[in-house]
Amino acid sequence: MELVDLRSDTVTKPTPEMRQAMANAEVGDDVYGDDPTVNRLQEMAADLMGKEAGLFVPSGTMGNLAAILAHCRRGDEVIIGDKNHSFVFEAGGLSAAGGVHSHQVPNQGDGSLRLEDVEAAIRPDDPHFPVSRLVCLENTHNRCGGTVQSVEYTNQVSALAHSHHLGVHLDGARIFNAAAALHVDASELARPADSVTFCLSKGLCAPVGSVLCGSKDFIHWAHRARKMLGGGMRQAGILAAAGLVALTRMVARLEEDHVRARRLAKGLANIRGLQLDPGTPATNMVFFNLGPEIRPSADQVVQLLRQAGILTAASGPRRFRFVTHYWVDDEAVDRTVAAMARAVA
Ligand code: TLP
Repeated sequence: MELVDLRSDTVTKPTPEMRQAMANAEVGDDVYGDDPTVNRLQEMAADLMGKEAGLFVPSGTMGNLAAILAHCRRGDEVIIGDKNHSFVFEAGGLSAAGGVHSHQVPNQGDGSLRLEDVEAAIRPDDPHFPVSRLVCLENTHNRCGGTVQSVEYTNQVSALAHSHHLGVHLDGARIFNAAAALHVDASELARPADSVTFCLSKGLCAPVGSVLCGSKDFIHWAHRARKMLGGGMRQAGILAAAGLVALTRMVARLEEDHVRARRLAKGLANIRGLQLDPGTPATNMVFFNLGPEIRPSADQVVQLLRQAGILTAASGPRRFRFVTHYWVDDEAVDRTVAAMARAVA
């Protein structure tokens, strides 16, 4: 039985075309800047984000941390949503590795930060306080439902930050999903930010890697941070080759994953006792709770689905996030709905 894996879009395996490109990749030592495939990927990524330069990093986590290290000095403060990935899911790296203080403001249900909250979090110039240096944004917003942040919102927060001489870093791990949902160019969403990280190894199916983009001067400092964090890779063109296929072949199809997420949500919504979040899915993530009338716990449902060949992960005692991606087709969606109906009957 073929497994259906809905735990995340990080589970995506490389396509046959990626494997071919990896096998044929021209490589060099990227720590010397000699890898032509990495250089091509960085140029293409920067271009797509409307930035001067790009830096290939092993993960989204390292991209975000290298960005924060490049923007901030030890003791500086970043203003960040309380559900932002860097704050919740990156092992506290910004404070542990960067010595950077986090000033959390509440993410609204749609993933946005209220402008008033951001403004109120900016510190006056007073030696009692850390120096406010950076605002961190996320698009799509994972923990807030895979929600899409608009160009207008990104412009407004960035203008506010810049008017107080703060930088803006955008965790755009899934920026191409946001762009597809909004029917805009990803560069429109990235342009107002000073730096942006996006991931090649989520919906775009590359096996490894993210790209951090920004001005040439910013990337100069991020490059140093990447080295310090152990992210200077050698013949990384093998990996970058898959990233190039991801950018040229996989971006345009992301909308298919959104359509499948809607099909999945529609099927799940017909099952008694499942409570879908209002508006879900915004992109490729379906969020829902098990209502009180459902007997099994989320962990038990995970086990029952596993027996039916469907891999899921609970995101709370009664809560789920199902993620669609390239390797989930319509048949997989329908099998999931049928198995879920049996699991909670
Ligand atoms: N997110 C993973 C888990 O860490 C939760 C997932 O399954 O969604 N930014 C955002 C918005 C992310 O969702 C993720 C991964 C990252 C950064 C980190 O990327 P990696 O895994 O490449 O370090």
